[in-house]
Amino acid sequence: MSLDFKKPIDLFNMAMKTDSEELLRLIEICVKLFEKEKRGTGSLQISGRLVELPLVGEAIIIGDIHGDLESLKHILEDSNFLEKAKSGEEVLLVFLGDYGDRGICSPEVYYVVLKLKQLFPKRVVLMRGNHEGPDDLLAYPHDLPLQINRKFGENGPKVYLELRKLFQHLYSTVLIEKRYVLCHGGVPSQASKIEDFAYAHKKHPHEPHLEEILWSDPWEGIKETYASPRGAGKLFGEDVTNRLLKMLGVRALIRGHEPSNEGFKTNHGGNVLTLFSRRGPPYNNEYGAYLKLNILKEVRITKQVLKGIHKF
Ligand SMILES: [Mn+2]
Repeated sequence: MSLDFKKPIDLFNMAMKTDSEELLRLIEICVKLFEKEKRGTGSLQISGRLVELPLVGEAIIIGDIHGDLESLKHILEDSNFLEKAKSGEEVLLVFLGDYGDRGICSPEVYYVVLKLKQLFPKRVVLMRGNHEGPDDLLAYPHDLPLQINRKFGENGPKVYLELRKLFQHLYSTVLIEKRYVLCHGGVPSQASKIEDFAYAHKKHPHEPHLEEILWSDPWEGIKETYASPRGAGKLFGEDVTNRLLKMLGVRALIRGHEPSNEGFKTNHGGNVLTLFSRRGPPYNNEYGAYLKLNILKEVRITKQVLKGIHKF
């Protein structure tokens, strides 16, 4: 496939100029890609909504973007992902979800991440955040439909509807064997097997796993779980983290979901790393951050992972 852009900036100019027909086509292409990669693509192994990464190369991990096109542009330029992917380097780009709402460029952010998936389907993993949640569990405020209508006028509702269908295909968990598990919000506190992560979408809402994966937050000073002030998901304590990490055979949870002034933070003795990859209102955090991981490297102390943090 020929690449119809030269530099990251081209991708962003395309996003600004896109019309509803082009975005609808892109959504359709990506839905087909997701359907086609059901059992895996390239070096990615897929079961249900779980992706297992190969133990090779580099993973660039991006937390919440929430409609902030500038931060996304910075990350793509700073990480050099496009150049690396085009030259065939072993590099993966993993988004932890929450692409839209809050910031003013939600449709454009969706355009860019879907375009990245179209261009590098074997190298881009798009996860599901609570802002891409199931129909009975929408985040609020949800500005996305308003922003879509502003950009596309009378074709807006159709674009929104198709995006909502696409959300169902996004991945809820990424596993890097013996190393890390990635979820948007948290680990499901009552999960007892890996299938509880992989097929959480099929059991929703009868089992709480998907809700907790998308909505939960780590909390200090509690052992098990506590009701979340968000009204969905749970606050989970260190015992839950340790139990689930042990069950999965990994050392740390990498997640997004929570704004942080530094762009990242750790909880539970360093075993939970939060990334927040956007700046500006309404959170006004001073820094955003993303993570570069050497996938092959095993971690003994999770603090080592922090060396891969890139603040901006
Ligand atoms: Mn979130």
